Amino acid sequence: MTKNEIIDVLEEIGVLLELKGENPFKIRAYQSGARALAAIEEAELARLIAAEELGTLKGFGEALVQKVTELHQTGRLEFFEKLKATVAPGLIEMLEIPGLGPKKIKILNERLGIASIAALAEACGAGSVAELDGFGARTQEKILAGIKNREAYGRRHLWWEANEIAEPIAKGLRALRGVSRAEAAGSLRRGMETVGDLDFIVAGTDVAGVVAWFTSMTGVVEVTARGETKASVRFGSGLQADLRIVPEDQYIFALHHFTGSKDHNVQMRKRALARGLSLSEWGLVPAAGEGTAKEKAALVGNRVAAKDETELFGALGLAYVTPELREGLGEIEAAEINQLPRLVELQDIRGAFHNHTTASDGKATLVEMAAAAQALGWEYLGIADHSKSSVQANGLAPERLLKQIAEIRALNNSKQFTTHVFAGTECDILPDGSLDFDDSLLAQLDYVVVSVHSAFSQSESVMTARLVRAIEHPRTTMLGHLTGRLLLRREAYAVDHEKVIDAAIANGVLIELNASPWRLDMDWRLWRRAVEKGLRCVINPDAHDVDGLTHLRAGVSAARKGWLSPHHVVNCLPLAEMERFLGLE
Ligand code: DGT
Ligand code: CA
Ligand code: CA
Ligand code: ZN
Repeated sequence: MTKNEIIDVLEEIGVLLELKGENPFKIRAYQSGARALAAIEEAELARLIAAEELGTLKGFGEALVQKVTELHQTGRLEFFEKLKATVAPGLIEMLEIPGLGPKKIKILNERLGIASIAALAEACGAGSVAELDGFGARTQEKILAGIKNREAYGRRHLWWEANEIAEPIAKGLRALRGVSRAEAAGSLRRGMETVGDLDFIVAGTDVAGVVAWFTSMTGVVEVTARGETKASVRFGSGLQADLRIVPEDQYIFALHHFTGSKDHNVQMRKRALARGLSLSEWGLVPAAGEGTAKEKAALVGNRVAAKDETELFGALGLAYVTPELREGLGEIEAAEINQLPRLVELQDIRGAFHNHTTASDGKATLVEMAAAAQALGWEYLGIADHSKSSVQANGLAPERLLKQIAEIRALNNSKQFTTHVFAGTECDILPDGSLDFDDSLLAQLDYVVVSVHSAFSQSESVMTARLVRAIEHPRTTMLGHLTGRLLLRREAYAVDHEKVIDAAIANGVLIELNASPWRLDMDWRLWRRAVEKGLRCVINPDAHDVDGLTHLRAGVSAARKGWLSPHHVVNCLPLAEMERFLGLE
């Protein structure tokens, strides 16, 4: 465990003990132990432990020495695990409400039996919190407001929506006087499917001007923190944004640090230490010697310079790692031997297959979709409207599908667009795993997407068998949105991914990476292993209107997080090869 992680554990122990009403001296010992650790360097901690000299730190008695050593060496602490198990998780959660500390929570629990935020909200609503000694009506009001805020602002946000807010801000920052560079870091830059908050890093000289601009941007409803070189704001949607301004020569280190992820950073710092260097948001400096990393970074000439991230990685003997891969999942090992994949890019994609029109639940006509695909430079566009059982989505009955096929053939023949249109369907997988159209109808299509749109609550084994049966159908080309999840809205249905992936490989069926920002399904975490086993991917926007085609970008981002190269993604194939792949020649 790293020093910072150990500090977190010590602080949490202090809080847990307070919630339990333990001896104040004991509580203070953990709090001051955490502070003592914060004042020393990572390398110094390792040295003290190795030399069995941890006891020389201020306030470190035998108990603390033993606990910190255990955490450092094993990453666990038996005492902490046991302690946690004795405190209701709801009590710990209540700490997130402003104005509620361990002491107040303990009173609420003892007097009113409150052990969750929900119960607390109810008690406030009933007025019983105000009647407690030391609380009163104003405190009760504040607690209620805090609970409401937490509900509205504690949630995560879709990458797509966060990115739409972040892009103009980064641009605005770059245009400010005295700003040389600015970028959005954090999970947004890593292309995570959901984002907690935005993190902007700015290299600049007019620090006050940048803070003033940032805190008065349109859409800001609250400035939650304001400092000389940093600020935090909240937008009406609940999304929050952090800003940090650093001198030009620290910019790359700050950008890398705040891009994360935490796991990636931990591994990078470890690698730096092994080379006698200390890596932090302030710079890359010798690990040995006097002073904190920050102080050392401030010494001119002491720091390893990096004008871009390629140089930063290079200074640690690594090839450049693109932000999407920085999840601590083997990217550093691959960068060390220069074996990082050539990841798929938006420009590699030549077309896509899962798209809807006004024939089912889309908002653009066939011609409008084809025109939009051509404007995007696509070589081909697949139309896959819903099948007859998807009544809620205006699914096509067989005769309507036949009519659509004829329209598509006529459109291609007319040569109105350079983009070729493939005729397909998004065919419902019925609850028993059979398909919603007859084989003879399916045989007239260029390809078939099969998807689940009903009976979501089947057990895992029934759902898995259902998907496998659909995959085994000889007319099936690809499986749409594998788990049916809607990010932040609807959980995935229960399914054995591994079995479905194996069935797809065995039957030469593609699995879709649904690029809709609400889906991004199959999840990026599953792709790397799946393609190693032989699965092939198709990235589909699942567009229901012209703008929806641009969602492909979110899918490419997720594909990159899944380590996918162009040869894993069939819609990187040019038209002629795609036709051969679909057996249409
Ligand atoms: P989010 O906002 O929850 O979607 O995720 P991130 O990754 O944007 O996290 P955030 O905003 O808390 O912090 C941005 C980056 O800063 C994070 O990815 C890594 C770095 N960072 C923040 N706190 C820590 C920390 O305690 N330890 C380490 N190693 N890195 C940290
Ligand atoms: Ca963030
Ligand atoms: Ca943040
Ligand atoms: Zn669908």
